[in-house]
Amino acid sequence: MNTPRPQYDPAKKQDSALEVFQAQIQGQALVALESAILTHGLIRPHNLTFAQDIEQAVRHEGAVPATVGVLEGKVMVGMGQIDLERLLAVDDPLKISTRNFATAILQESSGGTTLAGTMFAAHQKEIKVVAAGGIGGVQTEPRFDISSDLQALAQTPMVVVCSGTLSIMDISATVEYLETMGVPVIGYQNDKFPEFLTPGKNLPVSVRLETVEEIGKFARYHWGLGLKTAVLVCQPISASDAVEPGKIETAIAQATADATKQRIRGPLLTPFLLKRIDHLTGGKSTRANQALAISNAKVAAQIARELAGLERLQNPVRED
Ligand code: PSU
Ligand code: MN
Repeated sequence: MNTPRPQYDPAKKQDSALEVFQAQIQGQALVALESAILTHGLIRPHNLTFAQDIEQAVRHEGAVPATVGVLEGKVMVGMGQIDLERLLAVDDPLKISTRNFATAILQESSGGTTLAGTMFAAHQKEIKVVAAGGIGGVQTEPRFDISSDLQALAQTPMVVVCSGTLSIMDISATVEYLETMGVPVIGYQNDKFPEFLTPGKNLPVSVRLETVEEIGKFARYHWGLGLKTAVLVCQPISASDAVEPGKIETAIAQATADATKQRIRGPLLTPFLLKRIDHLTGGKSTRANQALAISNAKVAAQIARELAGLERLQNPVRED
């Protein structure tokens, strides 16, 4: 870590952890946001701008954002601007999934949390909704690389809004895995499981719902039955933001071949593929990634408001 730390600017100090706590006790809507997309998906300085834009999108829809990450060994649910600046100035941040929180704490290191890591930390704080871009899936190659995002979805009762998974994955194996684990896959105003940078073609979702009101009720019923899995809400990338399918398929084939040739494996594989695809599409994939993540954050905020409203009906004392 030889990058100089950014100067502390008291004007930027904003105690996000406190804001999250207050929102929680006042029964306000909260949306958790992942940070691996910042540390491992985007490059400086776009990542900081994007972090602010996505938080702003959540606020604009009337919810409180809680970006999750680990800074110098401290697990944060709600990062202020200064925290984010520090995290994004780290040279070689960790990619933190559930298995390496303890590593980061022990070594006092910093890193961005994947969807799995974000869900784990946000669930501890009783946040019910998380927004993501693409989720991790079952990789095509090597055969046994299955993202721990899928485990987290199987075990954590939260609503996750995403745009499916990148077609670098074995998408049909990913969808099968979700079915095996009993994770409902909701198509938001859509019938197909989306493929991240393209809307998706073949695989069906388990239920199509048209409104955030229905999604809120669905989640209440699902958990009300005692089921403990996540509710995965899939929103396809908008037509205007999508990358042409032909272009993306060529880039994916090339990126996958490069990864195999360079023997890239483990946690570095997904970031490697995303970066290669960005290069091969002349930056189009990254712009598309940002656009879809922001639109997922908006829907996540609307669902969080819906759930907070349903909660208030049951606990009128918490009315603010
Ligand atoms: N898949 C995508 N886009 C992404 C990721 C995965 O289509 O941005 C990122 C997310 O942060 C996700 C993580 O949580 O990669 C999963 O990494 P892995 O496949 O190593 O579990
Ligand atoms: Mn993996």
